[in-house]
Amino acid sequence: MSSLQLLPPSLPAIRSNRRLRASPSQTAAPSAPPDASRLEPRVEERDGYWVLKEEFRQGINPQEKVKLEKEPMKLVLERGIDELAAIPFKEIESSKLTKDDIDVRLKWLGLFHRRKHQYGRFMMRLKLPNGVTTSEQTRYLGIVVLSYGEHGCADVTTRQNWQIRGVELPHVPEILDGLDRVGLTSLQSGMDNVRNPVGNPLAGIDPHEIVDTRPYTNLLSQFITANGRGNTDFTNLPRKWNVCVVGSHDLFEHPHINDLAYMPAMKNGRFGFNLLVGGFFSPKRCAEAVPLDVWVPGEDVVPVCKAVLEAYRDLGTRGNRQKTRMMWLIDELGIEGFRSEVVKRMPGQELERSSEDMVQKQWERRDYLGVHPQKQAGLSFVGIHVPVGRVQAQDMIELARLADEYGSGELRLTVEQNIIIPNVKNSQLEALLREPLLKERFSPEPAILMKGLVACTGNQFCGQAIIETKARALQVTEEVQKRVALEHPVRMHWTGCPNTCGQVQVADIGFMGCMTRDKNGKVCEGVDVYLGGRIGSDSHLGDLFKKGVPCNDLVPLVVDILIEQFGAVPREMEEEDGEHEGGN
Ligand code: SRM
Ligand code: SF4
Repeated sequence: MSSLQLLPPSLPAIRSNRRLRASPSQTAAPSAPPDASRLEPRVEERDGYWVLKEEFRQGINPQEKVKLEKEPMKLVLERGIDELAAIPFKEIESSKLTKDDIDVRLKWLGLFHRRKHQYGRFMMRLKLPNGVTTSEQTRYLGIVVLSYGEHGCADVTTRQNWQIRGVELPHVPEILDGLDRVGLTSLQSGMDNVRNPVGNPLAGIDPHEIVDTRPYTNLLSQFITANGRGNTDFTNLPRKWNVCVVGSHDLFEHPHINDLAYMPAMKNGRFGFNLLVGGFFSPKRCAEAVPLDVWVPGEDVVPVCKAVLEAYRDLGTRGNRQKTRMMWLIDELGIEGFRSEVVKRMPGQELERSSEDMVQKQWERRDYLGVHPQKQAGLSFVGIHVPVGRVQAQDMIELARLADEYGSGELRLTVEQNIIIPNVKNSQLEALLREPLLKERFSPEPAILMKGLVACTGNQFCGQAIIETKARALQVTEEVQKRVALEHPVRMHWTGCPNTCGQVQVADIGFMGCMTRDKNGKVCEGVDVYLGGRIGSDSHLGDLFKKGVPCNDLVPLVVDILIEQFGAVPREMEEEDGEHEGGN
């Protein structure tokens, strides 16, 4: 296994994973207009909470039943968490209601019981709009993680967010107060809630940015969580829901895989956004977002988000959980039908799409790792590589110190699970680059294949995982690197199961965990290999290339793929002709 600390174009495609390959010109569905009764809202407001109406309760999924049995937001808004945290764990387990509290309802508070792999401990997921965090917040989280000793660690997630681990229930009320003091919230970050709003990690510092996404992602987060107090209007969605605001030509924000993406566009001299809707991944279906044919001025980012969310909340079905993401509703209503439901919820607005898209289509995606000049004279940002997103308590405390000492006390998290230190005075760059954390662990200049390496949590902590991901991703990449040299980074993503939190379908090479058999017929951990995922304006979801490859047989296959598809050169050849960059 890796030495890194993990505790404290044209190979044949076999089968596309996509049932629906939606292109911008294609709308989502065959669209016979829905009958009027289908458009009757399925939820109603009762005592401040949104509840599924009696007539729509037939055939609902188990998660909907848990929500009906007891409103999850009561744990938040009526400080039910204080009572729960005071009950001994054994007692909690003895009642279905409190067991569902810890396994399901606490996810509304961002707390995920790691029943299978870390029994009695929780992962806590924050909300970190645009991936921006302060040194004070990072230090606080680091101190919490530190208090859990060998059980604690943290991750940078694929939604540019922090997750911390090891948390024990009795400490939760105190941690929540601590989060509040440093301006953080973990509210509404799991289950049927809106996830962390993603934005350009270089917002406000990038000389080439289209728009600073931070004000928009902040507004969205404030609206969705009512400034961290909890917004019950959107805590009973049919399923999870992802949003991003695009501010870069690089499309660092992955608009094509969000349920709602704001694409910068001018209209009649006004700045605003065209909307894409319905992008998502799930085990049974993955779909790219499609245009909604709606443009809103910048100041209507929140009202239109509200309208889209209300349409989804009111009309989305709540049966088979594999068919409840927003794209399924768009399919059912047809894109026009869905659009008219959104428009209905924004009365009096002219919403026609703008043709003045501001994203440059021919843009070559930049590398943000390393040192780069900011738009502010004399300042630079330094992108550092966090191997597979894993961070220890001491790393967090040290990162906070570096942000204070060399920057402006701020850190940026990225969807590739890396970190950016912005606002470093050019005169201080050398000293920062000499810091042991950057020299020894989080390099600004990692090996070329490490640059694009992403891995989800995997079976170290995640109960849904089929395989171990993070350590294996590092190990395979290190092995492959010994055998080939490359001139350009290749983005390799690992995900422990078909939920695809590690987004294998956007990777150049994706590895999705499965069980398979080795050459002796013995059951072993394996992966389905995906190829050809593209990000940027010519986005394309990767296709399944090879099924059920035993993890132990992966290195030679990856080496072959890199040579045949990505111009890699075997190390021996490279040494002979001396043409390629060697020491990466
Ligand atoms: Fe995810 C469920 C981790 C991004 C699709 N995801 C889970 C759970 C909560 C399962 C569980 O209870 O253990 C995982 C927690 C494991 C743990 O202990 O960390 C988990 N997902 C993650 C993270 C941490 C992966 C990472 O290593 O970075 C990411 C957290 C993002 C965040 O800050 O909020 C994460 N998950 C994603 C993404 C990527 C994205 O949003 O761009 C996806 C695919 C995109 C999408 O959702 O459309 C994703 N996660 C899922 C799904 C499948 C959803 C579906 O519609 O079927 C599940 C399972 C579910 O919701 O039933 C899931
Ligand atoms: Fe867990 Fe599967 Fe998501 Fe990985 S992809 S974090 S294994 S649910």
